[in-house]
Amino acid sequence: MTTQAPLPAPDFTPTDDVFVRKHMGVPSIDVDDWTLVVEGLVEHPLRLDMAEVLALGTERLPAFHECFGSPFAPDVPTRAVAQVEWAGVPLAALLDRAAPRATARHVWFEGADTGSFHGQDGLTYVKDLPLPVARGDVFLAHRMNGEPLRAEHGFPLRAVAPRMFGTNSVKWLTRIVLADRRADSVFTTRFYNRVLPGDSEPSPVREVDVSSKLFAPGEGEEIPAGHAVLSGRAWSTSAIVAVGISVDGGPWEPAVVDAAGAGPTWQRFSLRRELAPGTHHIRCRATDGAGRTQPLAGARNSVHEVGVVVAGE
Ligand SMILES: Nc1nc2c(c(=O)[nH]1)N[C@H]1C(S)=C(S)[C@@H](COP(=O)(O)O)O[C@H]1N2
Ligand SMILES: [Mo]
Repeated sequence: MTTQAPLPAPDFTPTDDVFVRKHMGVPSIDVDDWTLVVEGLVEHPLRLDMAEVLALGTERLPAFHECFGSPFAPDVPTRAVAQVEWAGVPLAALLDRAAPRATARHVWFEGADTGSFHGQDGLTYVKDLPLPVARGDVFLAHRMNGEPLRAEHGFPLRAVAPRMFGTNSVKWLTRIVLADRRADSVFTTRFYNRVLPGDSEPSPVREVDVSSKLFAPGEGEEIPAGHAVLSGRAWSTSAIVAVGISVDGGPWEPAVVDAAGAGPTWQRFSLRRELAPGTHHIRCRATDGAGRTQPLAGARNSVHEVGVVVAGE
């Protein structure tokens, strides 16, 4: 049984601590020269400058943000996760203006970064999503944690695909294409595909796995003897319903888990527990409302373990 605490305000990762991932470098963009194009299978192709994007209105979206990790190592955990407050506009606002044709099935997102990746030259960063998914969920952000996007996080505008791995959230967004087929890019068809449990064919890396991470104490931390508070964050595509914490291979003890928010935010969990002096190995394991539980090993969402040293009395 998990005790549900009252709904807390979402906690955000300071921007300085948010991980940065890029495949081909950070393009330097002058916002006065920047435009966003919406084209392909639309009745009204658009070309918007930043003033026109801002004129669509600004909403906020608190959301966790997680990197899938190397497309060549789909079973290696990265633990690269953050939670930020995005500000921007839902993609639907642009699609309403552009009016996709009935034949449009997919939305392609292209960034301004170009270059080479794994021996292939002349690439641009392109991702795609089915139109109903993109229309329902994708957000176009121009601010992160109350300030304009920093260059490395996608200035001046990026896509945010909530509850999906970060690879889908295209930074330095310049072009959106409505199409009747998937985008034929190395980043859509060749890299970032994986075989999900129970499947025989690979599918695109999109929705996150159920996962959790211990935030405190941190790896290698020395803590005083007595009662320690073991805490972290858990997230999935649905609400986290339980987090177990195991000390030194012992039973999974139920942590107190914050109630799920309405949006794509992570949930805090904690367990107050006595730890004897010496070295301890602490693991956490989350279960979501769909009944998915983190595997113990061998997967990118395997349970997280930290080693801590409890000082003698
Ligand atoms: N244009 C572009 N967008 C991109 C990438 C990229 O290389 N180019 N990397 C993706 C990956 S793998 C991740 S995890 C997130 C990281 O976003 P962040 O650096 O703002 O944390 O951006 C995604 N969007
Ligand atoms: Mo990533």
